[in-house]
Amino acid sequence: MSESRAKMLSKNEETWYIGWSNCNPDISSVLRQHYSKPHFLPDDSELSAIDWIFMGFQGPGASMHLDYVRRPSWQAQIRGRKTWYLLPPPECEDVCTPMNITVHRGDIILIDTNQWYHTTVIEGNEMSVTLGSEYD
Ligand SMILES: O=C(O)CCC(=O)C(=O)O
Ligand SMILES: [Fe+2]
Repeated sequence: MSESRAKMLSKNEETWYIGWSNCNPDISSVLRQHYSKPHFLPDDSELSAIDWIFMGFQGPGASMHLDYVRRPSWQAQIRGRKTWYLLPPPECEDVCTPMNITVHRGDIILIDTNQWYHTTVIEGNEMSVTLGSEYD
C-alpha cells in the first residue's frame, strides 16, 4: 500500500480496514507492556494469550458476522471512532432488540461476539485503532 493511501493523505485514496490476531509470545509481551487487563473485569478473570488488532479509516469495518470463538471479548478504542451495529441471535429475538453504539478514544466495549451478530463502521477522518482480547 502506498504511504499516501496508508495515511489517507488525499480524498482520492481508497479507504481500507484490516484486522488480525497476534499469537507470537514475543510480540505479545511487548504489546502487554502497554496495557493491563481492563480494571472492571473481575480480579480472577483471565485474558486469552491472543491480542486482536483492528485498524482503518472511514467507511465499512467488519461485515455482519457471528464469531465462533471460545469466550466473550473486550475491545479498547485507542484512537478514532467506530460504530458497532449489534443484532440478537434468533433464540432471543422476542426479548432482545438490535442496538448500535459508537465508541470513542478511551472507550472499551465488552461483547459476546458468539451471541450477537455484529458489523462495524469507522466514523470521522481519524484512523481507528483498536486492541482487544477474549477473557473469562
Ligand atoms: O472491530 C471490528 O471492526 C470487528 C471486530 C470483531 O468482529 C470482533 O471483535 O469479533
Ligand atoms: Fe467478530
